[in-house]
Amino acid sequence: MDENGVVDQELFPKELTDQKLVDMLSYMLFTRALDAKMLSLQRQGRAATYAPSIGEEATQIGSALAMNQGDLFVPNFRQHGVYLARGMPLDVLFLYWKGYEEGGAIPKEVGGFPYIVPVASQLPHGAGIALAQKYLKTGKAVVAYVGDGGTSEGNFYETMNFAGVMAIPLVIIIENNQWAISVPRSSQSAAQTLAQKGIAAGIKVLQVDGNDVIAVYKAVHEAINDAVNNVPSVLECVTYRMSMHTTADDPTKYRDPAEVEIWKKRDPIDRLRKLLVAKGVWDDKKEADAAEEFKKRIDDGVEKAEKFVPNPESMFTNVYSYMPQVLQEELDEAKASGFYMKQEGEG
Ligand SMILES: Cc1ncc(C[n+]2csc(CCOP(=O)(O)OP(=O)(O)O)c2C)c(N)n1
Ligand SMILES: [Mg+2]
Repeated sequence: MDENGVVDQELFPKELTDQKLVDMLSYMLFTRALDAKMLSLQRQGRAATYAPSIGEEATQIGSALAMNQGDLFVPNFRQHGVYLARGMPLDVLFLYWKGYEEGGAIPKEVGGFPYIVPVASQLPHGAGIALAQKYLKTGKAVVAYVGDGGTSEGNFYETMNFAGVMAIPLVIIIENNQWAISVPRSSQSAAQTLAQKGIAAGIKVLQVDGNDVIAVYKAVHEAINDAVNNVPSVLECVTYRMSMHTTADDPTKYRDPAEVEIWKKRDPIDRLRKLLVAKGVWDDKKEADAAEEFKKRIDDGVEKAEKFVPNPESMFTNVYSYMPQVLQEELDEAKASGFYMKQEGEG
């Protein structure tokens, strides 16, 4: 799909009905509404540091909707759209960004692992989970996300190497948003593309327009079909971080605003909206109704999360599926000291 929302009919995946395209646009709009709310909550002191995904919605929604039921995903800290498209309860997502342990308890049916902040550390986890799928013969794939900056980490190369050697059902998605905080893509690697890094590992590679949700969907769909036949791949989705790295960052200190203007014209949401309006299946009224529904769902999630009463013991109990002796001792010590059991206002 080009920047005017015109699709190449020969390449267009036939299974993408108008309804599925409307779902794609809806999730992209939902994700952007979530980002706007999170930025506002953070500025009000009601959420912790947050990494918005504005501009990257096509990469996230296209890939999430290409997954089959039961496929698993391993995010970094920016794949909010993937969580939404996989049915993440909003209150749980908010709990994470408010700094609560319980925000990492992803319901099983979402099929996702918790947000991961140490750059690229999620990739070896993804490889291990993919190996488990192969071993257990579940027939499911694992989709693991990493940023352009993350592709410079050893974990990235080690994961690709492992994937190739072990022939595991893994799809690595590089969400190349052109920036790793203040480091531009041009300083990140001398490689012409980030996808080509996978060639040496002997896995399949592909570079995709990450602002074309249909292209991303198609590429990930095919990659998953390969993955479940034990052909792993790495897919570079070329997109753009239209906003700040996180709420602790000010991109005007290091980024030419003219660059942002160029990418605004490639906004992935505008592109799909143009297609759907031209098809006669989307209009201003539908968009206004959708915005109202998202606002309600988001506000309900915030309200529920803000009513949450934390149990400080979760710092200890949420770490392992069982309680190791060393943690039990620390928990006992904390309990004996009594300080952490006090709730706000109890003095
Ligand atoms: C191992 C590690 N090193 C450094 C950091 C600090 N840090 C957080 S995000 C980030 C940049 C990541 O860039 P990229 O992989 O392109 O992902 P993006 O933030 O653009 O989505 C860095 C250096 C970290 N979280 N973990
Ligand atoms: Mg980046």
